[in-house]
Amino acid sequence: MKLAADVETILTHLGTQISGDMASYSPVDGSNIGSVPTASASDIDAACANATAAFHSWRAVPAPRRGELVRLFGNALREDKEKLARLVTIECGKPLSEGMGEVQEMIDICDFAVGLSRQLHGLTIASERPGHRMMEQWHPLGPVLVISAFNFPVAVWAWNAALALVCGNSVIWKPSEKTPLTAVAVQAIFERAVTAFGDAPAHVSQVVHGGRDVGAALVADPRIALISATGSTQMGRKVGQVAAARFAKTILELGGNNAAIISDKADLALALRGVLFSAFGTSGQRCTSLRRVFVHDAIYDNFVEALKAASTSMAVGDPLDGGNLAGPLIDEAAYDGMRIALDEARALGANITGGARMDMKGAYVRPALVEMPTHNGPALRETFAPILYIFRYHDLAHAITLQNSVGAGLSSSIFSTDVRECERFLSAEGSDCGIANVNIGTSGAEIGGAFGGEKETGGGRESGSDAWKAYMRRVTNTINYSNELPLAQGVTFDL
Ligand code: UN1
Repeated sequence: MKLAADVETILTHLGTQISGDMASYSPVDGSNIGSVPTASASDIDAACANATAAFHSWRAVPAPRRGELVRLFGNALREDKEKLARLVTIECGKPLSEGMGEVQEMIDICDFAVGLSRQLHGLTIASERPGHRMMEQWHPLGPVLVISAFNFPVAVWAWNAALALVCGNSVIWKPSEKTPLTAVAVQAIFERAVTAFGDAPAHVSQVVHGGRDVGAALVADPRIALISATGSTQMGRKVGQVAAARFAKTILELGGNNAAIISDKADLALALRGVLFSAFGTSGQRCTSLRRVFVHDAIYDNFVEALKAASTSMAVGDPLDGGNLAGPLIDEAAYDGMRIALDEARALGANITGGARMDMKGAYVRPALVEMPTHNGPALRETFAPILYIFRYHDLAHAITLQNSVGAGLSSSIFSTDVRECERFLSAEGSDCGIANVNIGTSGAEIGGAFGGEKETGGGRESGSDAWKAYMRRVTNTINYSNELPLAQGVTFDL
């Protein structure tokens, strides 16, 4: 009751009220905190038609002016940062400091996108023909569908939406059915920016609620030009196939099975904090969470002892209480996944520290350290829970081979003070992931870099660097300003 009232106060403050057939439950105590309506087939059709109409006028607005809308949105987020962060914590269960961090990540990408709105530049290219000039232009692409996951219920949408909007596209957001109310709140904040902007087209960014069927209908709709989907590899495989069949573009950000290597030359105090935050922060529910750690033989006993001491005393509990470093798992199904993985590891002879269910309302668990006899079983897949599989290594090349031997390729790191080891890890023969770090953990990336991974992680890149190019279409222009018509490659065609 208390959390529902809290949520109602936040949404009322943001000037929005909503209810429907799809309930949202807080993982904090399992209570119902509100509801939203599932989109019908005609709602989906209308959203796609509206997104197309919005795109047709938005693409003609100069990009720096489009940046102004995103600037206003960033300001509106600054004003309501605490309220939105609290709602993120209530609806997805991450600690308040991480809820604040998530909204900060939205603000950061808005700032990035505002600058980008004056830098959507192509190349000029030397033509092989006299009196000719070549250049590239980047044009808006079309309506962009963003499918987001519960664990970053607002930031990942913002990475996509901020870029898509400055690039001249309209946006449709299908949030996770586990975290619909944060999307409702963000939409209300966005609408405030639209009002302040003045003449943005209606429906330039819309939210469509629903489960898998709603997502599937949107993915199949020929009016959607780009699908940016975050979630499981299983989901991404389906999205990718449907999109490929109609030649739509995709940005897929799917599962990870991230690893860190702790060298005998590591700064161990730093490595300890890095490993603990990445493995057990957000209760292991980031796509970048650390799942496997390879520890050098010479420091194995000391380091694993320190990990055990720190993880056993780590404060887990109500995420609204600032003293706790981790909150609950999202739901009972997530707990079942954790229990099954630990049972499998135990059957393989693993030595497990922690992992017990806590006696609280909600799926609260102690973090689990799992010393594995061999690199197999549940360690080869992603389980969205605070489980860290530990392996001993002697030879760096072998550790890198094992690190790379899983399906996913999102994030990785090495802890070492030896420049040769670090550079080898970052080289072409090193980590095969989209993210490779030195002396920091696998999670907690900044927005300035391109974010995403290889292999079963899907290959998409979002957020910083030149990820914006995926939201635009490239046009190559060859311009002849001479009086002749020379053909390329010396071809003759004399009439
Ligand atoms: C995700 O879990 O889908 O790098 C995104 C990180 C965050 C984003 C995670 N900045 O951990």
